[in-house]
Amino acid sequence: MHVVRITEFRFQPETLTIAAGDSVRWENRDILPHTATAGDSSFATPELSTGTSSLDYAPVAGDHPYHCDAHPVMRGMLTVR
Ligand SMILES: [Cu+2]
Repeated sequence: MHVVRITEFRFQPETLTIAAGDSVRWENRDILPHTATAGDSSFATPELSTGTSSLDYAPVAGDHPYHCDAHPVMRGMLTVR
């Protein structure tokens, strides 16, 4: 399982490469709610309040840019091989 932490309005790590079938846990360690929402709709967490997390599985292979619905300047990249 891979973990992406959300702190200070950033996804950490901002870019992550995983294998098909891997899982990713999104953890919000920030002071406001955030989401991780793929631009191609391949995955989307629910709104994560402070201290909560969400487990998702790898979407189809490729590059999946994603953002936070509430804060579009927050951007990340999930690459699935
Ligand atoms: Cu946000």
